[in-house]
Amino acid sequence: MAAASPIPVYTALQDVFSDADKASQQRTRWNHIIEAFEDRYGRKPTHVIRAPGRVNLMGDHIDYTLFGVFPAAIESDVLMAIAKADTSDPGRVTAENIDSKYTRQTFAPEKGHLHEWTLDIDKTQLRWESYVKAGYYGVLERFYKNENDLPNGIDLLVTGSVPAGSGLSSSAAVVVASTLSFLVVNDKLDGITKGDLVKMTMDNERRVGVNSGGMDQSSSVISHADAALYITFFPSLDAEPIPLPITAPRSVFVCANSLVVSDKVVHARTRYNLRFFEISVAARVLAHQLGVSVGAKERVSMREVVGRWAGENVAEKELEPHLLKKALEELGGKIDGIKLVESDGEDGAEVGVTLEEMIRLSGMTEDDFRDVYMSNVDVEATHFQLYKRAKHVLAEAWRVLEFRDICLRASNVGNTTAPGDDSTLKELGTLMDESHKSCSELCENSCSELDLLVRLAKDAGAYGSRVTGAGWGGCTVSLVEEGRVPEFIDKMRKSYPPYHGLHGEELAEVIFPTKPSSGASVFKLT
Ligand code: NG1
Ligand code: MG
Repeated sequence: MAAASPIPVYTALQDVFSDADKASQQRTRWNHIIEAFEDRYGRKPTHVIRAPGRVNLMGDHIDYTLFGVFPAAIESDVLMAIAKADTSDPGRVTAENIDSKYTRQTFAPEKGHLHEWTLDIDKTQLRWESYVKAGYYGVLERFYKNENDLPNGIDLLVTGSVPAGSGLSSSAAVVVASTLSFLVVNDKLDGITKGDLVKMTMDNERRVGVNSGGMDQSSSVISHADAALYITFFPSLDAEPIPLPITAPRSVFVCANSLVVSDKVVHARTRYNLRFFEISVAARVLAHQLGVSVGAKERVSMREVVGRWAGENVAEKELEPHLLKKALEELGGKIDGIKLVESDGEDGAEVGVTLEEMIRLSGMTEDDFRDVYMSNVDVEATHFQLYKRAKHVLAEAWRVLEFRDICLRASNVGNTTAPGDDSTLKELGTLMDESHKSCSELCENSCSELDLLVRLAKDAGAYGSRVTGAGWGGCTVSLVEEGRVPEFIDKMRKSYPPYHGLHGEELAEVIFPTKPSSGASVFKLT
């Protein structure tokens, strides 16, 4: 039960990375943030908080409908050097960033007449301090509800190596690091489990205006070095480290940034939140068409619909992964015959359903529908694609279980493959390719640059390649044989036009191999 363990607090850098070599590679960067903090604030920080980004290997746009996902934390991370502020102003935050394009911010929370806190997060634009503020909210609401309880002020300095807007979850890394920072500076870390922190950070990130699932926060908090994480959200949060296959040839995951910045907050109404809405409604319509029972005002997830359809008794036990996989397979085959589409366009192409049609297909009254599905999310569209999204979700959820099975099988002791046998990598690669196709055609969260990167990665020898994370820009992840990484990167540099002319550090920032890293931790300076 990885989610039940406490947040690790370390006093030696090599424990942070559970590896002396990795620690020594990181030492300069850590010393730099400690010294820079001292220069700016005139004293040493008391702690450095680390929270990693993540790469999702399989399972996109399914976490918020409670299906399991298969990401891994990456080595790129956010560091926050912190100390209690010397201020009489309760809860005052001074936030600086080593990267000068993110300017210095100071703010303090205000307590309303009902003792509720306000921090004034700007939801109309992407601002770096919004994520720091988001992290603060959860701590204020959990620990500072009473009139006379006031939090300490904090000075913090941030540095990050996760590229922003790249689908590698820099936002969750900042929210996890800032939530931890506020807990630490107020002595509230005792008794907080990794699962508690995930829940707090999920609520926190939603304050920025995105109806996100819990994949990013879970990976940033719970990950183990050298393993991917199979994260489930139903019936409650759980995470199982799954070793990636150590076969000959060894393989690594290479992240490649399309350099199209995916601004999830600004486009939330037509992209991310719209998918969240379509998939929520698709689950409801599917339940109605299948005769699966759902409470009148229940916001049922696709995971629950599949479970109930397969005869899952939630009170007793959730479906075993192999039974869930079987149910997904059956339902995936059946979905073409289910009415999720009202009308086809002239050329036979699906045009989607209007709001009115959707309400009718759901079997709900208009008032209930609006109340359950439209009161908590703001979206913009005239037609909604329930069929395509449902088809994506069911197949993608199945692929997660299949990916997990292949990894488990390959890492079984005694199940070593012959040198040069790359059949496992081929199987994983095929699933990645299928996932990208589904993201591109059914979930429609890709873009031409990502599709091009995926094609080029395949041409350059990747076993498989796919968009990772929310999409509409950001990164792809490709499975590449370790010994071939330099050649792979060189081919990509030559073939992807935005990479032309990039070398050394600049190139390493946009395309880089990564291995699973450990989750968030607190480093206490002694
Ligand atoms: P990114 O790639 O960080 O924008 C988002 C969501 C995830 C998940 C993926 C798509 C947040 C914080 N994260 O990730 O929960 O839904 O998209 O699989 O919004
Ligand atoms: Mg994000």
